[in-house]
Amino acid sequence: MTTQPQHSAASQAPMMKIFDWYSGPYPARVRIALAEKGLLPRIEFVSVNLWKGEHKQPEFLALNYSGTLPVLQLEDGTLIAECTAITQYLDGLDGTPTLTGRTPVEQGLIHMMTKRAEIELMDAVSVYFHHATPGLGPEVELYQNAEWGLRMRDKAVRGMHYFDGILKTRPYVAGDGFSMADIAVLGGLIFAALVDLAIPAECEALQAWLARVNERPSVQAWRALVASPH
Ligand code: GTS
Repeated sequence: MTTQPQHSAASQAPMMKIFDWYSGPYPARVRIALAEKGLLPRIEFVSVNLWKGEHKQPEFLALNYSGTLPVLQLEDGTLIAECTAITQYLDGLDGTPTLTGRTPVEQGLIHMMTKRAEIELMDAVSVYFHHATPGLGPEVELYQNAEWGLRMRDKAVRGMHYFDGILKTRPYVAGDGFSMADIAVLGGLIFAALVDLAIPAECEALQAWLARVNERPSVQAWRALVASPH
């Protein structure tokens, strides 16, 4: 694991660490949430090299039993894994939860649609990547089931159609405002693009939403970082 202090501390507020891989689609969700919340200056990124399988080594598994990125570590050592949980924590820090909902109904809808984005799209793309493509390579992918991977690819495409239908009825995935659910769908599409799984041409509402979301400074900053990491 390599420490990369990409951002200097802009304030006296406590620093946090994020263990991730700069171009990974799941890490992208947290990096975009951090940018939305203006929290990047408070983060020290620690690079965990997925392609070398560092996330499956005991040192990292001690931080996250699931062996996945990203993981947030607070100054007191508290560890929070899972993009949704990390985003919820970060969103609440300033007392103005813009990404995870201000009212119980907003919170419920955003949670539901985020979970759906994972189940129907992003996690399905991930299974396709790990099982029906070379994935992270033979050293890391110790078990593959191509048939299952291909089923999950088809599920992901169905998921794109589902979100297209949703976005025909409202501007954002969980309602009128940009939220964690939009970031989750975006993560799924970022992953899909990496494995050459195109958005079907007929999914015009999803395409239009993606074009709009891509204009957000948080998303542009992430895309610029990936295009030119150093
Ligand atoms: N449910 C987890 C979350 O929401 O954080 C999934 C995290 C996840 O799968 N992360 C990927 C991972 O660690 C990172 S990336 O592929 O997006 O870069 N994958 C490695 C593996 O072996 O599953």
